[in-house]
Amino acid sequence: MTTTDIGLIGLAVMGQNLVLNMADHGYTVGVHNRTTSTMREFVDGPAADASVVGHETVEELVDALSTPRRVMLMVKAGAVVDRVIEEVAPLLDEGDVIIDGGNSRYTDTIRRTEELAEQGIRYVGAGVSGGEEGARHGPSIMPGGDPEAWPLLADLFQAIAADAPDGRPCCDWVGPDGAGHFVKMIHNGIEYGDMQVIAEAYDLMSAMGMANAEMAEVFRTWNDGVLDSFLVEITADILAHTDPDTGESTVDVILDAAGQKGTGTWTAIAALEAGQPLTLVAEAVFARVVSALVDRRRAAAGVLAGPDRTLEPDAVDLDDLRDALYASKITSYAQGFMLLADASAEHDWDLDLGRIASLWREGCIIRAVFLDDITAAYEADPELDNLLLADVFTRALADAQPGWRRVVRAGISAGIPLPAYSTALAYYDGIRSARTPANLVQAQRDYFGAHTYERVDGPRGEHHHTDWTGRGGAVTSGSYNA
Ligand code: NBP
Repeated sequence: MTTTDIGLIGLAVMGQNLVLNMADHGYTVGVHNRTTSTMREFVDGPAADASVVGHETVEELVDALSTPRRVMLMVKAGAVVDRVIEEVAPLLDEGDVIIDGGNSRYTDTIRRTEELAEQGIRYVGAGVSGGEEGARHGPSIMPGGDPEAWPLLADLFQAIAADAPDGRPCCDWVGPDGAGHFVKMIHNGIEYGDMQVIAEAYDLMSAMGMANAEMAEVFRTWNDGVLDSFLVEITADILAHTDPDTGESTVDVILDAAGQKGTGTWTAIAALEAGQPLTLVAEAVFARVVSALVDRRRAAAGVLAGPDRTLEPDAVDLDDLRDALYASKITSYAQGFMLLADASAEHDWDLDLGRIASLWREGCIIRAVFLDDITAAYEADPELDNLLLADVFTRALADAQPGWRRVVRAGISAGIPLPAYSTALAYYDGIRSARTPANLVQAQRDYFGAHTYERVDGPRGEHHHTDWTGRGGAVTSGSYNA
């Protein structure tokens, strides 16, 4: 029997490509899939010339492994992961490792790490990004969980991961329990935001009557500057693509209803639970939700009054549009890193934010040149509290903000919703406001619920209550936390 270096269960698109990638790097991989015909077709087909061993059962896969055993799961996220763990764990010995490479919710990973630790099994939740192409030729991998597992995985994972331009692998230990999957979740949330800021530029250019081929050229030009990124690059390709069936531009025959698998929603929920303002990602999720309400939108389109979503050609300066996109993107990342910093403190994960930005530099969907600036900002000041206050971004936003405001104004005047650009601008103006109207909100809370307030002329933490009507008592609510 051939001894294998690692076993992988789940041979859909991600699993198959990761296996071939591992084999390319000299590892012998045992594979299993619930539907065994898929396993046989893979072993006899794409993996025929690779050091890949097919196993009909999980028992066979585990028996063939060198020790300490390493079993990676690439199955559908959710209850399936628990089911497969229940099958695998009893076959393992103390010190063996299970890695979940799927998009699991980080809270599940925290639970599974704890449960398996009780059985002496080292559990790792590793976010893998980059889709099919990344899995095959070098993804970004974000492993977290039982730290004792990392020395048993580092060589393999760093070998198969993408390399950043500076030569460092886009894979490193992120932190304990759910840290890896939390970071992957934020990656996906930011991905939602990045796609939305690009879509809003496309919407405005369409409203000015630009042809798709012209827009493709604009995105191509932008891809040479600060916006250089995978998503801008593929947007140019998409806009230049022709549908073979109709001869139309392919993007024009695609229904405007965006799908989602849930990681953006999880990110927004995590932000709300943590009390962190991840406004752009949340708006990006809601924009997909609104897009999916096709029938409701069509029913309302002819009824609700407003401008007709058209703009004069050149109504929006393309440099302004680039600035709006870039400024919104910077804001979105600043919000995302704030949530990462908060989770790091909350869970005691000790996340290295600069290194996390560099893990996303290649291999993953949000790969972009500007991530280098984020890494540099955290290297210069590891305690940096707000990315917007890093010199490079403060200056970029100062330059971009006049154009950003003109773009949002143009969208509002023409009836074109720009939820990402608008919310990012509102956040930018909010976070630079030394005073907000929340004094009135707090007065209202005290009026109807005796929630108390702090005074501008008193120390923080000292709470006051006013009997606004003369009919209230002196009893206050104890629930005031600012
Ligand atoms: P899917 O998410 O579509 O999962 C399919 C795999 O899960 C198949 O191997 C299937 O076996 C297996 N499976 C199912 Br479904 N139910 C099972 C069960 N009860 N017991 C055992 N196996 C079961 O595959 P994927 O798109 O390759 O993604 C794998 C993971 O990676 C997911 O968590 C996904 O979210 C994540 N991810 C995907 C991408 C991407 O671009 N697709 C990118 C990054 C991360 P079967 O063949 O017998 O049905």
